[in-house]
Amino acid sequence: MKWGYSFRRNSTASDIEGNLLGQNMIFAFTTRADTDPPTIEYHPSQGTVSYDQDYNVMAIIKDQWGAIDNAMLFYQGVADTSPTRSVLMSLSGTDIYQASIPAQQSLGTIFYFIRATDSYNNMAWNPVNYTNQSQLYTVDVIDGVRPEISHVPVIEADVFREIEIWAVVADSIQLTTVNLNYRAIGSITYTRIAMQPFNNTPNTFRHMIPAQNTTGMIHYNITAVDASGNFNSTGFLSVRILDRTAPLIISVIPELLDNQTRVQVKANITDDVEVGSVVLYFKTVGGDAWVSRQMTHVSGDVYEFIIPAQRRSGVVYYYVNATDSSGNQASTLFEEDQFQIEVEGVDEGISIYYVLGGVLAVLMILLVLLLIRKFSGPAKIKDESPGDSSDAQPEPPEEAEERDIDAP
Ligand SMILES: [Ca+2]
Ligand SMILES: [Ca+2]
Ligand SMILES: [Ca+2]
Repeated sequence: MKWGYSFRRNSTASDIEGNLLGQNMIFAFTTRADTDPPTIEYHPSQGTVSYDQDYNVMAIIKDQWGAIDNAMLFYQGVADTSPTRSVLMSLSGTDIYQASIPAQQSLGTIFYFIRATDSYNNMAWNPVNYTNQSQLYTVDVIDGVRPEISHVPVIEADVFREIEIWAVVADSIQLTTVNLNYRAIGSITYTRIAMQPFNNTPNTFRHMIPAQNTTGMIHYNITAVDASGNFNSTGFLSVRILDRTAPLIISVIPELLDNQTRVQVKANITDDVEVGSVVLYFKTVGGDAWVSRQMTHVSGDVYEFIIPAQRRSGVVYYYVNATDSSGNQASTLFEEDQFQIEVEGVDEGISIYYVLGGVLAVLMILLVLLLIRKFSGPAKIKDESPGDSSDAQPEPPEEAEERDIDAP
């Protein structure tokens, strides 16, 4: 809508003699009263914008007598040499015009100004001195984006092995530092290590956490900082350090004891971390079931168990299992079949002794009888004559009888 002032007037004109020159002459003209440009009220809302963000400009633009025809935002992007780019500002509320300068994707400075035009082509600029670049509005385009970290967490690792930690870290502007922070088993503090690009790759980083010599948990995280100080970090992660290696059964040596009736089995066993238990399995002579018995830790790497005496002679079968403190198991059965050893049964041994003992007893009895026969008389006298006790007194009559018997 255009504003103005129109005048229409019917007039009569005549010359000085009164001759009518014209009748009902119509004079019409319009006075263009709107000669005032719009007003632009603008206050920058932010001094910086990240390279990945649009920069929004919002102004209050009014026109006193007429209407705003258009409002333009002129700008010079970080890669431009003059503020020749323009964006039409849109009305977003009463007298409120706004437009966005698109994300610049690189760092630098944006210069800009606003121009408003009313219906009568009156123009206004803000800043007024818009041709002087030093007076333009500016906004610094900065790196407001933190580095990105891609990392596949390490969940488990072997004891005594280095732990490889990998990460892909990138920043669109400039990455400065990538750190690995870890807390070893038994440590109360974190160790910080600058991760190095792997094989000269720009974004792939690697670092080895030193081997741990016991099982437990390692905690770690990865942090990254860009040239603008933007920080990013993974959460705190945990690696379970595991003993996944079974014990080593170095030797199993049997030794027959007690006339080959018992078997002492000695096993030499080691583990990279800790031997948990050592069990001897054996089958009694003629038996079918495996009997398991804990072997005793004797000293160093030596474990021992004595297979008790068997009633019958025959073969005792046996093997050894060893389990470490993490449950990994080794068995001599994995290496070879069961061991075997012959033993003497104790029942048979005893019966031989009984026979021998019986024979000996019979011989003794015979010997005693013979002795009695040969030396009975004098033996008794000898026994009694030195007797000093008074109890010996009643015996003489017996001697007499014996003499009487022997005499004939
Ligand atoms: Ca105006
Ligand atoms: Ca960044
Ligand atoms: Ca082990």
